[in-house]
Amino acid sequence: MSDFISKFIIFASVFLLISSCNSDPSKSNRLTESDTPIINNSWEDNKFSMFIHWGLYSIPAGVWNGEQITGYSEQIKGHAKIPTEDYRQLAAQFDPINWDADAVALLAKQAGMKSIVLTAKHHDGFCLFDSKHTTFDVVDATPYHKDIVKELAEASKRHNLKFGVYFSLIDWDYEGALPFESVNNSDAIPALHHQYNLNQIEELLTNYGDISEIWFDMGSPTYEQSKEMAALVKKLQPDCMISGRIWNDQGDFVVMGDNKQPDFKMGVPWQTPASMFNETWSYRSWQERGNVEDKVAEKINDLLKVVSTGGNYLLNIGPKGDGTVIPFEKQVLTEMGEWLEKNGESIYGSRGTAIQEQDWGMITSKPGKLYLHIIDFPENNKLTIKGIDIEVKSAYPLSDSSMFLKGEMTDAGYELDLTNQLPKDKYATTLVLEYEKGLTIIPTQVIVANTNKEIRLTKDNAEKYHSYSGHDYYSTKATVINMKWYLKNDSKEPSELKVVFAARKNNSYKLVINNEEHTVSSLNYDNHHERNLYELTIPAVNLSNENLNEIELRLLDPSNPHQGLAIEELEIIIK
Ligand code: H79
Repeated sequence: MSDFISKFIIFASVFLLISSCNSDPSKSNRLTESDTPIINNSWEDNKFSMFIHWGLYSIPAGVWNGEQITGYSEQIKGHAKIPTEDYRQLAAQFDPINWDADAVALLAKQAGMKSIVLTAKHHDGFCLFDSKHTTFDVVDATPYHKDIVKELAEASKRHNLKFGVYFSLIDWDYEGALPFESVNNSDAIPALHHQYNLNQIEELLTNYGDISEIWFDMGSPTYEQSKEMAALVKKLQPDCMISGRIWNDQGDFVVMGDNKQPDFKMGVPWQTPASMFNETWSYRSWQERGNVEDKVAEKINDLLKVVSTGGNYLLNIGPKGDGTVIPFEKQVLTEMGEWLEKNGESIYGSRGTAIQEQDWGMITSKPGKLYLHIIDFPENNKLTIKGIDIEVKSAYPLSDSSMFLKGEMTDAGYELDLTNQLPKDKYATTLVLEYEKGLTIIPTQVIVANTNKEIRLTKDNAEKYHSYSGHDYYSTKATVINMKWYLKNDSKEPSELKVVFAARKNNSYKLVINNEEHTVSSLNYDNHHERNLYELTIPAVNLSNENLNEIELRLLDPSNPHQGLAIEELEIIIK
């Protein structure tokens, strides 16, 4: 540990989400018990859940008129341009003799998953639930005649799993929707179609018990339509989490692109939806699957990447039209479940950390504990955790708490001695570092005064936290919702802080300087600069000489957690 860094204790708490909304002036600089996350069985604690893509499209399974159809197989109606009358005929063949809702719920349990999200209605418009508002549903149109959503909702409840529904905002069957033209899937939603969606959302949130999340997808609703859908969901089930693909910033959690993880820090709850194969979500008869072990390694790796950066992982299966779960997929889930059976303590209810990336694997955290997931073992048996200063109480493999690992702080970080007796896991080996109060996370950038004795904070040297915002799949972009700077201050005198920025006329920001709040607004100040720059001076701010100082900028109005700061130019000059 360098001398310079060790003198400074950092304000940041370990947990991203807590630290990003923590501006209580009573908080001390160190990680304290009150900074620890509340493990309360919330949506964010689930970490690992099952997605199911299943419907009429599972019958042709990626083949139409003897031809292999590329593009996601659940969208075969669009990709193969199947006329509605022909596609509707598939309903007569939907009699899933191998469907067993309890077996699917038990598989999710065995996989270590905490909830199930089922495609209640995909883009093809076919409903796996009994809807009063259409006859194109499993009860009215198929020989099966039973409500699949009901069966799986009840089975999930029996097996102590949460249950959620996927609901497509576009509909290639409904006559009130815009006529199908392309599979870009982001059509507007005419008033009649919107009302139809509202009616079905109401059915789904009324007839099937607690719905843990509603996974809206695609379409291009207006702001008013998104707001109306969100209000209806919250009226019927206040605890139901809404996916960001309701658009227009009305979601509770952000959905990453399919199989994508963010390559930056997130400041709101988020989820990665993952398919078994990149090519399709629903069953495709001609899918090349590769071998199980490689797939398990890939998916455990992805799970760890997601969880260690604070997200939830929703992994999909695509059963056959007759309800059979593909043996390959079952095996992958079963092996993941075996790993989670041994390592689940480090996953469920854990949080990501602000600790920098490590070249050997990923880190998750709980109060007083860091979990190190080793993917690539260091050849010299010495594992260095970069970017922390820690007083370790004990270090041991999660699989054997009677084994003690030795370690020490070095200039490079905390160095753990991995003895040759360490039990190694085929996929990821988990070690536990227990500490009491002594964890300091060293920011990747500490800003110091320049030769003019000025500290200059800019967008470039900020640590940025993100959400996503937009009105459909194609317009939605990552937004910067807050910025933080860590700075070292040598001056013994109070400093002058000047903010120079360009923003829209009515934007107001909260500038938090070591827990002390100031308002920065383009409303209150005259625009007397070129290039629409606003300027504000705080004549005397007290910065610490001993501790690292933390400065944070966010929007003053917290009502839309996804909205970007929209600051075009920014410089904070401290002297
Ligand atoms: O249900 C699954 C998909 O059918 C549905 N969302 C997931 C969960 C979906 N509908 N439309 N889209 C996703 C957007 C599709 C974007 C695509 Fe592509 C553009 C698919 C092919 C081109 C993204 C970009 C995937 C490959 C390139």
